Order: sequence, then C-alpha cells, then structure tokens
Amino acid sequence: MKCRVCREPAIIDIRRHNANFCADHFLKLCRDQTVKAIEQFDMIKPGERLLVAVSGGKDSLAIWDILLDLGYEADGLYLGLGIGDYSDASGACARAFARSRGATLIEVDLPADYGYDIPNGSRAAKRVPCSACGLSKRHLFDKAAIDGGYDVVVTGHNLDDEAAVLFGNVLRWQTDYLGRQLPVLPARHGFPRKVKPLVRLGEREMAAYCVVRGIDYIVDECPMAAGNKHLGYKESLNAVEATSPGTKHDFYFGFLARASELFRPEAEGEQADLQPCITCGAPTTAEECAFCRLVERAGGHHPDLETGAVPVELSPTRPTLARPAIVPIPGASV
Ligand code: Q46
Ligand code: ZN
Ligand code: ZN
Repeated sequence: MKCRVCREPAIIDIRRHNANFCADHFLKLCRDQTVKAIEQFDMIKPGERLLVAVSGGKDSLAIWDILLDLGYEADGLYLGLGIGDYSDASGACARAFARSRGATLIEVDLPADYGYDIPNGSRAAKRVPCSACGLSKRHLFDKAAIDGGYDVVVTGHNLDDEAAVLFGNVLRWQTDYLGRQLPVLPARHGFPRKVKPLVRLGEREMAAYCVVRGIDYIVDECPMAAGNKHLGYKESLNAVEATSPGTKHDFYFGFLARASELFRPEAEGEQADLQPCITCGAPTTAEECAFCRLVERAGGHHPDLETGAVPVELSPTRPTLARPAIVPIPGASV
C-alpha cells in the first residue's frame, strides 16, 4: 500500500477517494478537505473569532487542531454534562488538548452552574437523555458565543454524522429538520452562525487524524447513547458504504445540491415567529424557551439570574445574560 502522492508506505486507505496516504499526506488531505468545506459553503470570513464546541471526542479536538493550524483565532467551549466517569474523562481530554496547544478553553458545568445533570435532569423533565442533552448544548453554545462576542460556533460534525442524521430525517420525512440540515446556519434572530467544517471527512479519518497527531481523545461512547437511533442509522449506512464506497458522500452532498432548497421555506417560516424568552431572552417560538423549561423541570437554576449578575447587553434579544467565565488553563496563553 503506497501513498498516492509520494509513493512512500501508506498508513491509511480511503476507499471513497480510491486512494492511500502516508501520514504527512493524510494530514494534508484532512486540512485541505476542511479548507475546501469552509470555502465551498462560505463558512468563515478572515479575521472572525471562532468558538469550537469541544466534547473531548476525536471530531471536536481534530477540528480545533486543524483550525488552529490554519491560523484561525479559535477558542474552545467544553460543557460538563454530569455523566459520571464519561464526563470526567472527556473534560480531561479537552483540558489536556487546550494546554498542549496553548489555547483558551471556556468551561460551563451543568451540575455546578445550572444545578442539574443529564441523567437525572432528563428523567425529572421526562425527556430522553439525548434530547435534554442536545437542547442544553445548543442553548449554552449559542449563549456563550453571543455573550463572548464570537462570530461563529464551530462543531465537529463529520460526514458520517450528517449522513446518518439525513438518513433518519428522510426515513421519517421530517421536512422541518431537512430544511435546517445545512453545513452552515447563518446568524439571525439572535442565534450565532453555526458551521460544520468536517462535513467532507469521515469518522474513521478523524480517529486516524487524532492518532497521527498524538491527540488523546475520549474513545468510549457516551453511556447514554445506548439504543440511540442515530447509531443504528450509522451502522446501516456503513453496511451500504462497505459495498459501495462513496455512497454517504453522494447521499449527503446530493441532498445539499439537489433537494435541501425544497425544504427551506418550511424551516424559514418557523424562524419568523421567534421572540425573546421571558426568562433568559434567548430567541424562541414559545413564551419561555425550551431550555428554561427544561431547567425548571430538571430542578435546576440559571446562574446569571439567581446571582443577580449585572446583565451584559450584547444582543438586543438577550438582555438578561451575562458572560461565561473563562477558565484559565495553566500554561496557556489567554
Ligand atoms: S453526549 Fe449527550 Fe451525546 Fe451522550 S447524552 Fe446523548 S447527546 S449520547 S453526542
Ligand atoms: Zn505521501
Ligand atoms: Zn429561556
């Protein structure tokens, strides 16, 4: 097995490219594909400040690493979910990476800051854990980006993730979700722009990227993921991909090129009804946003509202929110 570029021994084969790569050219491929996605979908403009949603897993650490190497000003945000050993280990990976790169990591901890964790909070709120978790993440990433003056929230969703979500949405014809499944969601209605620069790279490639770069990431799946439909969709697509390499890519990018536009009006219609949440000021279609309702039902609290912190008016739609604390990483430049 030889590298397609330099003919030296290869370390990885990528069947959908019908090619093998040595370590150096594999890293170059990952960076090039990231740049291509950023340019193709106009994700980031020069000089913008990025906030990377960091879970401690391979994808989020890899995209943070790639963006730093590409010269972007990219800080990380780690959200402690209170999922036992899994959260302890994933937080340790995120902190170790930030320290090794001299990068800034912002930390928000659900149990310490908001008074609930995902296992107990989701039970109390009668939501499945991943639904409570996803809702908490979306709200708190948006909030940290707006409060911290970041231009873009970056997530580590890769091609496998996006193809699996698309598969699930198509199987149930969730047309409202299909209208929003884009690699870039523009900033509007008080939400920051959100981008997914890893959409041209697969899960296996991101694991290999971390191994080659010596990045220590949490390998274990989240214990709450058991029975998650998303994993089943990934397995199904993997079976198809094994016999027909490139199917996931064609499925996802074919959707973006030929179908996603058709579902856009429905998704945009929903956004037109947004108004500020009466409790936290975040944009919502209801009187109170889903996050605030979750916090109440989970028996938690809002740190900013309870401590009487002086509101920081960074967004007209979020009058009551204060900046998140920036946790200094020892030895890191802030
Ligand atoms: S962390 Fe959260 Fe995932 Fe765990 S509880 Fe589900 S959504 S599986 S990416
Ligand atoms: Zn090579
Ligand atoms: Zn709210």
